[in-house]
Amino acid sequence: MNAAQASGGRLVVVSNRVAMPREVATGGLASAMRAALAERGGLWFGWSGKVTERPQMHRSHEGGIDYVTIDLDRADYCDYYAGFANRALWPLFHYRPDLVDYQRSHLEGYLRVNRLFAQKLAKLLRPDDVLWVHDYHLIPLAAMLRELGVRNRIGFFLHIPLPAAELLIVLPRHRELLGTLASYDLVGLHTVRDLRALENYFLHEIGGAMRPGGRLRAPDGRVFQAGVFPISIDTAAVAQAARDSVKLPAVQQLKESVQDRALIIGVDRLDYSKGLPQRFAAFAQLLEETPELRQQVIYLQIAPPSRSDVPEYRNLRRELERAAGHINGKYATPDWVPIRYVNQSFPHEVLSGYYRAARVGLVTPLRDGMNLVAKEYVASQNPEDPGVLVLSRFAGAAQELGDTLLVNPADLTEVTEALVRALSMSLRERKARWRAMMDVLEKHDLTAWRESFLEALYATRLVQAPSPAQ
Ligand code: GDG
Repeated sequence: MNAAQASGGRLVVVSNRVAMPREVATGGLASAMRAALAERGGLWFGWSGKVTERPQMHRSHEGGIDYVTIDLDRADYCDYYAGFANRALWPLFHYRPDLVDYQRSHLEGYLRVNRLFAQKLAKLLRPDDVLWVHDYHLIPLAAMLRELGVRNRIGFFLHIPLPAAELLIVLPRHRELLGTLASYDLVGLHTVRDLRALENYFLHEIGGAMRPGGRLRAPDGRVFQAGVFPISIDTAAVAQAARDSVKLPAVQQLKESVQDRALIIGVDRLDYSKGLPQRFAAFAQLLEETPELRQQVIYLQIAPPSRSDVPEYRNLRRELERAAGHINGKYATPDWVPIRYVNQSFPHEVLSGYYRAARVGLVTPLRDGMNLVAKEYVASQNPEDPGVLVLSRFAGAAQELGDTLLVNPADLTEVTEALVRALSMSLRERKARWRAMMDVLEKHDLTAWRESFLEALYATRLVQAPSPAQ
């Protein structure tokens, strides 16, 4: 039994979107949270995903988990989600200040929705509940809960990078927003680089101080713990799914269509942080400079569209359609098309089969908090004949998967060279690199991530006072 279970209280997970029981869980996070909540009973609170004129609250109970979701009205959705969260925080935190579209009304909507979440949630809390809040949509939530008298332990995990202070200060009213992190008991980040950025920002912009044991003290005396918790995948389950995928028709069809050519795979939400235009350009350079590889390689890029109501995402989609069309037009032959560009999502089992069929996993985000695709690609490989991961240095995963080929995605020649090297790497070297990475992933899987965060949250302090919020 871990510390969290021993405490007896419920776990309350709060995230922008709630993965409802019958919803196909996209990404590892949803299944990790479901497992944690089911283990000890708990509540998952967040937005229903519905935008309506008359927002309502929905409650259900399934598999030992209470689900409470609220709808948003159109203005809240536009200001909070499509506006401040995805047009200010997302680009800025991914080192794209040029794409930040800050509007005061968006920030106000963001604060309004966080306050709405806090008011609804406070009424549902019990004194011994432990709260785990997720991601950049909900940064000020703890401060707002505290204002309502909530004294429970509250942890926060940021799934995206925390950029250097020089970038954070670009955001108007940044102190007001980021200073609220001190209302959490624990703030978790993916990498040491993110943690250093937080410490630096708190010291120099908020006027805080470092305390022993990785704690930070805000000017008002509030002390919180900050730590590094690299998220991971359910390694054993992904590996099993990949082994079982051999019999799936979709996987067999892909293999038959590829024949004995080498498959390069990329799987990314259609997002400018993922470096897709640069990746397409690097692949074009590979074909241009290495004519002997033409006909021999196929690059499959799976890119399900996301956030299509944000203009930058629509522009990116058009740009990639043009680039793929251009490259295929230039290099394709009647019996071979170099890029298969697919704006569609696939079931997880099929994806792991695709990963296993690919000789190279090409994961080259310009910035990424972690990047689970890199980990899934490694876990899906056949131990007897593993493929090679080409990974951006700017993905959090690069901190743990140092045994792969690391590249700077902006350096097209470096990416091209890494592809040539990956395609010609000996079985012996592929096996050695894969084994080293798989050892990391077997030790640090999704359960280890979740448990280490909850252990650290429990270790922050003992809360005896009841929550007066009810
Ligand atoms: C954020 C951070 C951080 C993708 N296509 C399909 C599909 N996926 C799944 C992948 C993977 C997940 O979505 C994507 O996770 P990533 O980590 O790669 O990227 P983000 O969506 O940007 O996630 C990131 C993560 O949060 C967790 O903290 O690592 O840095 O940006 O699991 O497999 N899943 C299915 N079909 C698809 O077509 N079923």
